[in-house]
Amino acid sequence: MQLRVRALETVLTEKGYVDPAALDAVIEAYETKVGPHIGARVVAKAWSDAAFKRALLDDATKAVLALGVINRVGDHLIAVENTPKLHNMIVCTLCSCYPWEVLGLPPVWYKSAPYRARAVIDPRGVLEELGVEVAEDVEVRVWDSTAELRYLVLPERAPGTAGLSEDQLAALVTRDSMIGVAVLSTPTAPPVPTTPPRGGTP
Ligand SMILES: [Co+2]
Repeated sequence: MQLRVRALETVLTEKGYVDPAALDAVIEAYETKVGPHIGARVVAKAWSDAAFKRALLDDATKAVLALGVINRVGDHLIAVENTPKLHNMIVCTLCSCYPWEVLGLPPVWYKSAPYRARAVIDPRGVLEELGVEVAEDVEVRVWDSTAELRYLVLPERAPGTAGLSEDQLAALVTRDSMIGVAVLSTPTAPPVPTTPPRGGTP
């Protein structure tokens, strides 16, 4: 695969279709700048800002772009919200389509044949193996990504996180929760709220 990629890159460069410096810039961006911390920022903002959340669920591409996130040409991002009655989960049954601009590079298991096949055949079973118990009265919806359509799960905010700042909330959001294969639990050692509690000192 590496040889094929290198051969392709050489041909495209020799024919003048791609600029090697542009390729380097793209690779560097995905290695160092783009990652799940961007998605986590988006999720934390949606939890903290009702207008942003509406905009995100309405048109995630536009909402995320407004935050200054690097966008890839042709990507169309859709945010799906987890609720007490609905659990969303993301897969690409065909290959490995993934919302790179908000989650960075896809994990190896996401690209594996068993996950791609079983996520649609037995999503509850897969979730259970990953430690996510979805109650029977909660609907599970599996979204199949394509080259044009990418999905981001807006996970449920963990209980016990009231009063946390956007930055503190973002630190609690995991990559897997944004793929829909993990749920967020109350942090064991909750970070100290930025605003000190009111009241005088003793
Ligand atoms: Co794909």
